[in-house]
Amino acid sequence: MTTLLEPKLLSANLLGVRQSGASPDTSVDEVAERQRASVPHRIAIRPQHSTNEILADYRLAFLSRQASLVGRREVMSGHAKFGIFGGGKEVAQITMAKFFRPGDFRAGYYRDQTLALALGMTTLSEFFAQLYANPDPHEEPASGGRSMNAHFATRFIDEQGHWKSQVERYNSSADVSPTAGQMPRLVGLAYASRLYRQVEELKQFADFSHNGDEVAFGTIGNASTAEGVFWESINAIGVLQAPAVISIYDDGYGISVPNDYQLTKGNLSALLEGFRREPGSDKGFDIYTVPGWDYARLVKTYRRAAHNARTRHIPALVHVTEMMQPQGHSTSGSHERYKSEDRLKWEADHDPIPRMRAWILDNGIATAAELDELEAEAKAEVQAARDRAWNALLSPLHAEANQLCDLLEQAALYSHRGEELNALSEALQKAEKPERRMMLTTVRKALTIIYDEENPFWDDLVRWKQGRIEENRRRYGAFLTSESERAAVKVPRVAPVYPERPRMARGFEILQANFDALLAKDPRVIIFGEDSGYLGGVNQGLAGLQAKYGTLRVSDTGIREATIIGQAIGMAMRGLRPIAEIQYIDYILYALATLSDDLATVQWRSAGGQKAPVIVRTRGHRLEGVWHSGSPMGGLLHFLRGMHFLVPRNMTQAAGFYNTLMQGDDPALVVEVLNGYRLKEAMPENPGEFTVPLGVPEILREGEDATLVTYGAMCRIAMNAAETLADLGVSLEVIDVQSLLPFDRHHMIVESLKKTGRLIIADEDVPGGASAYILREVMEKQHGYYWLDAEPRTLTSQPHRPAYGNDGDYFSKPNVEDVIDVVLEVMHEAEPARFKTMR
Ligand SMILES: Cc1ncc(C[n+]2csc(CCOP(=O)(O)OP(=O)(O)O)c2C)c(N)n1
Repeated sequence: MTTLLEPKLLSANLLGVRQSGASPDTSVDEVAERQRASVPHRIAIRPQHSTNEILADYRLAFLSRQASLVGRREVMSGHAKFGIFGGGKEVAQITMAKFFRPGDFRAGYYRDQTLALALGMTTLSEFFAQLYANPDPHEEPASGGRSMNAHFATRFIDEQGHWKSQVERYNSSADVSPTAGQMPRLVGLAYASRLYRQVEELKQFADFSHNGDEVAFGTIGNASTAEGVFWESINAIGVLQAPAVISIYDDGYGISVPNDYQLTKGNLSALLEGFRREPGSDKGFDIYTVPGWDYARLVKTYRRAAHNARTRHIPALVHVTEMMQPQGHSTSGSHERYKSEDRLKWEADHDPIPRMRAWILDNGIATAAELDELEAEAKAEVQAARDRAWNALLSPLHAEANQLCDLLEQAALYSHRGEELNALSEALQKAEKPERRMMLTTVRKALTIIYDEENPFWDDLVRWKQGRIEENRRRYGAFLTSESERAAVKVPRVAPVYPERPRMARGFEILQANFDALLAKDPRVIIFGEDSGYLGGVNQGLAGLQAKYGTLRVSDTGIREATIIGQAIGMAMRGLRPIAEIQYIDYILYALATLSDDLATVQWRSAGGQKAPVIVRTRGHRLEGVWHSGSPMGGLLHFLRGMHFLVPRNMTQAAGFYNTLMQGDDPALVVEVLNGYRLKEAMPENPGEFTVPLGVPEILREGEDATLVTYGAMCRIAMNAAETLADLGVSLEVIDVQSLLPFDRHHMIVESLKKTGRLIIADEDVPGGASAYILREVMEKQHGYYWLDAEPRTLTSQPHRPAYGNDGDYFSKPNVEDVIDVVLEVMHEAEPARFKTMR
């Protein structure tokens, strides 16, 4: 019989599970630093792994289960709103954690609490802080209270927005809730290792990689593998030979729906067979099937999977079968409603915790009494962490509530409705958890009570209310875009430089020269997309660049928009500067979920702890045909808050935007003008250097009578119309917005309205699309309403998609004559005697 572990070997520190011990004034960095220091480098377990390590693993699995049970109780008692836990998946995760090395990455989902606890990606206190939605990032560093529980994330950047070293940490990219949404990102997290290993110039970035030895661990539930992006991601990882180890936790269900409804033949292992690597080949995946309760086999499996991924960049799929859910799916319902008695009995028999306990006893690794003691200690630790997290949540709330109560009681002394104010104060004082929402409804109620009085505390109450609203807007809204000194909005303008007689070049040549300069300047710039490599892009903006910089820096991808974006996200999180190309904007919809759920929210959902400065390059507006003339700007504008969204009118402006973005650390989408590649522009002498500032429109033509606001391909049309209108006696001011997000940061458009008093907004989107957004910006945010003396107008495409051919285009999209019509109507309204309409 082996002896029980030394108590110190069982300490939480050994397991990487500790209290953060953060005081309110501890910086997030310090917490992260301590976390890193206290997380031991795990040693690969050998077949004869030590009893100490086995018991430490069992303790952790048990502790994690305990956290699930206590967490569920916290929801049931009303301390938290919702809980989803990792019960039933513990043993697979402690074994996976053994082979997770500093520098490795995780892209997983809400079942990963044991993995996260094992690696110190979360502490127990932080786990409970997230359950309680504590918005203090010192207490809840994964998302600052923004994400539901079990959405894990480590902090990649410090409070100044600078990258921390990644090779010394266990890194977790920030989780999202859409099932399989983590998979596209996994492609890039894994592929970055390949680039760091194979691109010589990247070897210098030692804070991000050690020879590309890092493995990206992905996790996903069985039912989520029915999602399209799962298969797209697996295929992309296989094609790219990216070192990902993907675990599929198979508990037979997706909430209530069994595998037979999720997968052909109901059998994932069978479906995955085609991805299997042939013996002797490096192409394809190593595929393992292993029961989720079998500690010894899991250890063996993950050791091999991680080894092959790390050393040979062979990806692995680990289908972890025979899993169960001791608590059902989440706190939203009980699984007894949809699982048969037989199934429930089967689940109880396959619970990995009792099974591991039995295995330990059978193998004489510890006695029952020793395990009991260990379990009791783990329970106490969970309880202590819960208490600490709960108190940490409450103390600032009570302090804030006390402030308000003082104010209410003082106001009560001067009010003839003092009793009502005192009652509000008492209710606040009695609340176990005086939420900020309650405080705000209380103070607003108090203001209505004393509304008709001359109360000397009126101003104090109003100030308190406004102060808290601003504080809370920031508490929940900060980091939508970068707040670092490298924020793209802070990049100043650098004008293009031209010789006295510049060479006139076609638009694509300007872009090509600019991308050439960017690639030459910074080895972290990696460009990829469909036809981007060998062909140099369907519009030749990358012509010759693959030959010059190699197939890894300028590469072709499969037709897989979602994972092109995911590839870029993962690479950007690992310090690279990807430029991901979506061939036409019409096809960006396939990537929209990844763009919107993942890329656009990275900084915000991690409360400023992560960034992914991806540049997405695409092209749109009018060309030919239903799916090559799209301009779905309104949709994108609304889905992509958190990214910059730029619509340059020509390729010089586009190049300037790329140069700006490259100096910044925000993600962005740039839409080039599809029919502008062959138009001639002057070739600047400083490619890669000149910049176009974000959120600054340009006046293309000055005028006195009306202001036409537009962007992209409509700029040329507006300028042509302005020529004719000038002949008809209308002086039209044409403004190119060029940056939809951010929009006219210095309110230049309203200055034009002060002069003209008339506004027309024109674009190629559907009615009520981006034009409505612009209208709101100008009317509401810039107070343009006050300067108008005619009805503001929008001129847009028709509500249907643009039909094919010249006539289809003419009657689908706004054209020069339409602009003239609308401007004349606006002028007619103002001066009917002088201007006729043509309608
Ligand atoms: C795209 C999307 N559709 C639906 C949901 C709602 N939902 C959350 S979890 C879940 C089931 C997932 O089952 P599985 O992948 O097997 O993982 P498990 O929860 O069983 O570990 C569903 C349908 C979601 N989060 N995202």
